[in-house]
Amino acid sequence: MKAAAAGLVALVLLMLPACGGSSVAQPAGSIKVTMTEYHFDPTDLSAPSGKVVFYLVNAGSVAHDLVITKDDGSVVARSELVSAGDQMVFTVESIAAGKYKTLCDQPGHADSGMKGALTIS
Ligand SMILES: [Cu+2]
Repeated sequence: MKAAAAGLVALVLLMLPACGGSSVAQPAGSIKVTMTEYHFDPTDLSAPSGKVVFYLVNAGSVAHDLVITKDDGSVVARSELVSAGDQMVFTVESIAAGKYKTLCDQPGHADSGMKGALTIS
């Protein structure tokens, strides 16, 4: 009986970090992007070509994502949705030199100003 109860407590404790509001530290060398309604800060990003790691911080009150597109609108990479108050590491394994656009593709967000530019050199 006691062992089973202890097991249950351990299971609940293990599950806690998976619940919302978990915090993730910023990885070394990553580019921090703060998301609010409806803005990326900084708006314009730059990085060397190759692997790029973004550290997305949602300081707003609704979920946001970060989508990287080419000029023609084709999607190069898309982050998962970052819940309000959460942080997420968004890794783009390989990106070529060039000029890209960034936006949040949640309905209406980009039109409200949640977009920017990404320059890869
Ligand atoms: Cu958004």
